[in-house]
Amino acid sequence: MEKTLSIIKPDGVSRNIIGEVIRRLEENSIKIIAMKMLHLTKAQAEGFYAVHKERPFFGSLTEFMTSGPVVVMVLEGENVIQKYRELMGATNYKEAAEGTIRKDFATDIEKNVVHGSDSPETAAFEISYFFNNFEIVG
Ligand code: IDP
Ligand code: MG
Repeated sequence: MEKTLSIIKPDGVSRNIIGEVIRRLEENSIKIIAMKMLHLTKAQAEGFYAVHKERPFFGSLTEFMTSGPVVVMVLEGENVIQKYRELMGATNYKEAAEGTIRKDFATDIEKNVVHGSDSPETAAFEISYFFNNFEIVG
């Protein structure tokens, strides 16, 4: 079974979309095997997004990610990395497919409500960034 890391970003939490994101996971038979709420520090956000540190939006992105609490989850299922990316929609909500989370709720290319790992290697790094083995059920 594959695992992936999901984050409901500060815009999703502050706009009360936590339940809607979780509803879509459950509706699509994606299992949540770990979950917690965190308010990231700048250093924690920078470490998580280290792969983007040379990008022009890095400062703004890490500011945004520390602007309020986030919900981090580990999801499990067959092909769940790709399946959850499909539920999220494209990074730029203007290019996201109809019915995706970002199409329905994102307000900005940066404030796009959710994060999902993009490969098995990234998922392993991102899951271990937030959770230890005792915090993951199943
Ligand atoms: P992803 O979240 O769809 O995997 P990435 O390219 O990994 O997209 O970018 C990480 C996050 O950085 C995005 O979700 C978005 O919040 C932000 N971001 C990506 N590209 C831009 C941009 O061009 N301007 C501002 N923010 C961006
Ligand atoms: Mg990414």
